[in-house]
Amino acid sequence: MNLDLFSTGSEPPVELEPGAVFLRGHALPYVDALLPALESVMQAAPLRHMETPGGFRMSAALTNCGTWGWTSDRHGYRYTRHDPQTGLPWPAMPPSFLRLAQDAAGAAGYPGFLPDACLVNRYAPKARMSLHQDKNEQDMSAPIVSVSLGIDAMFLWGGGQRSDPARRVPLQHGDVVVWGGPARLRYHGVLPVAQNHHPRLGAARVNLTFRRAATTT
Ligand SMILES: O=C(O)CCC(=O)C(=O)O
Repeated sequence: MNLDLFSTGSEPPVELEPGAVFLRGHALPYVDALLPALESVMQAAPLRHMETPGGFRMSAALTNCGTWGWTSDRHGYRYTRHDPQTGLPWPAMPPSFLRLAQDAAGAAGYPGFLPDACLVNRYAPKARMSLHQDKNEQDMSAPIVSVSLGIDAMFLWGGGQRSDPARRVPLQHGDVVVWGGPARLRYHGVLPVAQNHHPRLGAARVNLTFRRAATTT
């Protein structure tokens, strides 16, 4: 993997393992453009708590933008072109989102990333995400670009099996984690978010996860 040492982030990329890179603060130069765009996305497709196939309510509220949106209900996990709540197409991916995703992917050694889905997760304090793989995408050759905004969180970086030990990676506002290639199907998750306050986002953490869901447009 070629790491682009001329990335816009102020700190050099850190390899978590082959194929997986942590970019401290890489999203910071984008935040002023990201936040109003995020508001527009959330107005068009409001945040909601989805149900898992097992009947549990997800503690993080979510929405999507892009051609495809990730959804969950009693029938399973899948990507849809329309928001099941409004019946409308998911809002378009804002240009600032796309620029950041492509910039971060390039800095992590994945040039030419063209995401068609951005899952927005909003964590209030105590919300969490259990260890899982991102495996509903058709195109596993593209990386995942995961952007953290707002209050801090502890990211869990696991292995190829759910039972593998997970490394704890503290994430702050503006941090980006990118994984693909041999690390594409690694288990990952988020520990319950601690009560905290962020000057731009209040008592919330927002994660933007960029993916290539389909092999064609
Ligand atoms: O919130 C995060 O940092 C991770 C989100 C995630 O794992 C996912 O959406 O699949």
